Amino acid sequence: MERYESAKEIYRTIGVDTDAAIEKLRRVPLSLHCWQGDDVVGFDQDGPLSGGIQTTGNYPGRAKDPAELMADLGEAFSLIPGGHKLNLHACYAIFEDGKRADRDALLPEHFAKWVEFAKKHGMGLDFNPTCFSHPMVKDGLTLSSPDREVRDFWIRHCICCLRISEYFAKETGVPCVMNIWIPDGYKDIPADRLGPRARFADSLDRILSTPYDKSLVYVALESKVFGIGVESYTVGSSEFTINYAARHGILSLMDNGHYHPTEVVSDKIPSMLLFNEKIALHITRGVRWDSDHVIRLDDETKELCREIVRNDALDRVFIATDYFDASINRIAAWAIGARNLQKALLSALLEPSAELKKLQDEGRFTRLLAEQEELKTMPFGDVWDRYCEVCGVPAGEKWISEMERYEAEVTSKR
Ligand code: RNT
Ligand code: ZN
Repeated sequence: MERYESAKEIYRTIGVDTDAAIEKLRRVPLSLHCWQGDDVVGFDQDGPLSGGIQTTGNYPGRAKDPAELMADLGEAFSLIPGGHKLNLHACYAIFEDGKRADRDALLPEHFAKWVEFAKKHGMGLDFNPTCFSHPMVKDGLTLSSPDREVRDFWIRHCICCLRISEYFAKETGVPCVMNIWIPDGYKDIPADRLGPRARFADSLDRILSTPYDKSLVYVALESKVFGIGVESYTVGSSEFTINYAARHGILSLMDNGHYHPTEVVSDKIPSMLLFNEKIALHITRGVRWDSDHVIRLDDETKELCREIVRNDALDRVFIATDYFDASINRIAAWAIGARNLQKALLSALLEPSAELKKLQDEGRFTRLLAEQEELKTMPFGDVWDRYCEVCGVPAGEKWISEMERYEAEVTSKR
C-alpha cells in the first residue's frame, strides 16, 4: 500500500495518473488461447498436430479432456489480472453420448459446455476454424486446394464456424472474433503462385457470402510467411490477407511470429490503424523461427503495446495470445505469457506519451532519448502489484506458489 502510494507520487511528477492507468487496463479484454493447455491437440481427433506448427516438450499433466482443460483454464484465469476472453478452436468441440460430428457438420450445441464455462467466468468467447490436423487436409492444402471436394469441405467447416461464432456472441453478449488461418503452402518453389491464392480468395468469398450478423461476429484473416514443411510459399501471405481483408470489410490479423525475423509488428500497427477501424493481433514469441515460445516482457512486446496504447487504440485492437510450450507447466505458461502482456500494456499506460511525442515533433531528440531511458527504472513493479490486487489475483511472486500447489494437487496426479 505504502509502496503504491509512493510510486503513484513519483509517476505524478511526470504527469502520469497511475489510478487512471489501472482502471483503463482492467476493462481491456485479453483473449487467452485455450490450446496452450493441451499442446494444440483438441478433442475431435487423435492424430498428430499438422499444418506446419509444432509443440515440443513432454512436461507431465497435459489436459486430456474437456473437464481437465476447463479446470486448468479456470486456474490460469485466477492468476491473470485484467479482463478476459477465451479463444477456442473448432477442434475443441465437445461431443456428448459418443455422437461425433465431422468438422463440416459442427453445430453450436457441440460448444454448449464452453458457453456455460464462459458464462460462469463472465467472459466472451473468440473462435477459430481448425483447418489442420485432419484427413481432409490433402497435400497440406485446405481452402486453396485444386481439389474441389477438399475446398468444399473446408468452406462448409468455416460456415459452421460462423454459426457457432454467432451463437457465442448471442449467448455471452460479447462480439466474437472468428479468425481464419490456413496452413496451405508448398515446401519447394511452386510453379504457380497465383492459382492457389485465387482459389483461396474464391473460397473466402463463398464463406463470406453466407449471411451473418456483422455486429456479433468479426471475421479476421491471419497471414503467415512460412511454416515447417511449407518453407517456400504460403498461400495466405501478408499481402494476400491485408488486401483481401481491406476489400471485403473483414479484419486483418497479424501474428508477430509470422514475419521475417527482423520485421516487427509494432511498426505495422500504426499503419494498419490509419486505414482500418479495427485490427486483430496474435501475440507470441518466436525464437529464430515461429517457435511460439511463451511471451516474455521483452522489448518488442513492450513496443507492440506502446503502439496500441499511445495511439489510443485499446478498443480498436483485438488482443489475443497464441503460443504453445509443452516443455514447462502449461498453466504457468498461460500465466507467465498473459501476465507479461498485461505488464507491457500497463507499462505503456504509465508513459507520458503526449510529452514524448512533443519532444519528437520539436526535434529535441537528446531529451527524448534521456527521458525514454529514465522511464525504464520508474517504480513500475509497485503499480503492477497494486493492479493485481485490484483485480483480485496474486501479486508479485505469490502466483508461483499457487501454481505449484495446483500442480502438486491436480496436474501431477494425471
Ligand atoms: C499458426 C497460427 C495460428 C495457430 C492457431 C493454433 O502459425 O499462428 O494462429 O497458432 O490457430
Ligand atoms: Zn497465430
